[in-house]
Amino acid sequence: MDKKWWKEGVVYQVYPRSFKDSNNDGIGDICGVTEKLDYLKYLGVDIIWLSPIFKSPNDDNGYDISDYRDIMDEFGSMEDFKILLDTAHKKGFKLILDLVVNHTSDEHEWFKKSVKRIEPYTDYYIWRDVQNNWESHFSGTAWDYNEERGQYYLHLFTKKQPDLNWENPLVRQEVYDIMNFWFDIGIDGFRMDTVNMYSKVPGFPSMEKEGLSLATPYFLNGPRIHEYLHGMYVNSLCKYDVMSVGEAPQVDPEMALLYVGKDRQELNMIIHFDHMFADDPPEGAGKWERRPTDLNKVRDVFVKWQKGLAKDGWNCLYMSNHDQPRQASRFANDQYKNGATMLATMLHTLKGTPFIYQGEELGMKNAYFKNEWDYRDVETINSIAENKVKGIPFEALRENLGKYSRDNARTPMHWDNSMYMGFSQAPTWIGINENCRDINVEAQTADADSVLNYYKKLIALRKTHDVLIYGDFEEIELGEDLFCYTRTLNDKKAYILLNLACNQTKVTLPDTFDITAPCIISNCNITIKKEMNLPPYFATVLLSDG
Ligand code: TEU
Ligand code: CA
Repeated sequence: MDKKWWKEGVVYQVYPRSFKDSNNDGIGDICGVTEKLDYLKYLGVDIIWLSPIFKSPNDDNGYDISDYRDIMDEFGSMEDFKILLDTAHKKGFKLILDLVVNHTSDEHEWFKKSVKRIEPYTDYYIWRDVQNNWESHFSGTAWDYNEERGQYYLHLFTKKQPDLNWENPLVRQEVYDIMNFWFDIGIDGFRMDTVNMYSKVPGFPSMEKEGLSLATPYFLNGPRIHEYLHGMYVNSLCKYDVMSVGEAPQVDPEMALLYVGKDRQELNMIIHFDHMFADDPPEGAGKWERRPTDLNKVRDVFVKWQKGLAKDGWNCLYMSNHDQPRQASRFANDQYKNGATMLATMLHTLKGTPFIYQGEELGMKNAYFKNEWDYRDVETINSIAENKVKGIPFEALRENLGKYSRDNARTPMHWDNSMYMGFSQAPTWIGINENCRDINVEAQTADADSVLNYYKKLIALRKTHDVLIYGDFEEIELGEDLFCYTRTLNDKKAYILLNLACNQTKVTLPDTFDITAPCIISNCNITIKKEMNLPPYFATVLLSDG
């Protein structure tokens, strides 16, 4: 058993802009996070991940960085950050930051100098005389013409996010220096943005197939990606006791082992997207036309990953973050109590490190914005504009954006039921989620049966029972709408039974499921029988001591 703190801890993702506003300008900030550390202590999480806090013109809410060694004006100062880090450490937390080095902001000094061909920055970005037909994640072509330089540059995201040229060893050295700078300040690791996009296929070939919206085969898991990540390991990560988790779309478990395998000397974990694609639109459909979510598909994805990383890897377990709709809405029909707690039970009892996204622990739902002016996210705004050009009005997108826009997860955290939900005392940078004002920390702390207190209990259980962390996973296949598995460590065995449906599901349990084992948590107070009807979104964990 290869024990590691980042395997045992539970991660809590803070989106600082929407967590807590300490100076009442309507924007969350670093001092706000420091103020709320005791809440995170109450919840019981161990590792805090802050979405980007660095200097940024905020074209993509901080995922466009103009200075990696300084703090965004709205969020506070370096002094504020050091106080946060120090206080967090004193309270026993680890703190990790977001490393965004596939691209910088176009307002970064490197880019400004690259435009002017000032050495050594001339080749820090990807400049070409002719563009290819790749498209940006955030609408339109992935190339922009820079008049001053007289060339096109590549941007996989917005045109204010030029891609760095990782082929240039000087760029790689800059990245190591940034990492070491923050490790020397004392942070405990990085979540690494778009970690499998650094290496592009040489020659930048155009896409062959018309209608392909992204040139993914040319920039995901590229030819030199493992060399680059190993470089980060050798020149930075291996020198500190830190955690590294890379965001990596379109990776299957086999490929994942190349990123996280024990002997690979690359990353600890990757954030894969397989279950996020479970409701992807059929080919040819518009970006926002998702299929209804099928939790059976999600289950199968999780099982595949549990098996795939069983021996030589470690899973990262999540169902929402700042890019995804609220999980209680997307995966549990807005059934905030049973639905949210069933999903939580799954994420905290599979093998891997659970990631909680702020507000998830309350069962927060989608904001379901209705108006064009409600939106702040550049992906959504660009997409609305692009559709208009094609003759598709906002009204035609209204419903789907309401369900799937990234802004669903970005509304302020609900601390209490006051006008601005205890997040701020001033009008907030993005609207309050009016769909769940009754869902807030104050109300749920007081209610023993709340989603919040269920999360608290789950997190505590993981700490008392090693089997929930290191135990081997084995599925007990029960068919449609059921998810059943065991976790085994020495003579201890946990039995997990979940109803994935929002209505009753009939179950017949095999002898391999020990119904006499004591229940350690459940979202419904019933006794398990060999044959029974499980209530909607039922979840239970039984534990036998051998
Ligand atoms: O996301 C990268 C990514 O591939 C997706 O999450 C994508 O943004 C999403 O599916 C679009 O709906 C990362 C960050 O998490 C995201 O917030 C940034 O916008 C993006 O990189 C660029 O830095
Ligand atoms: Ca503020």
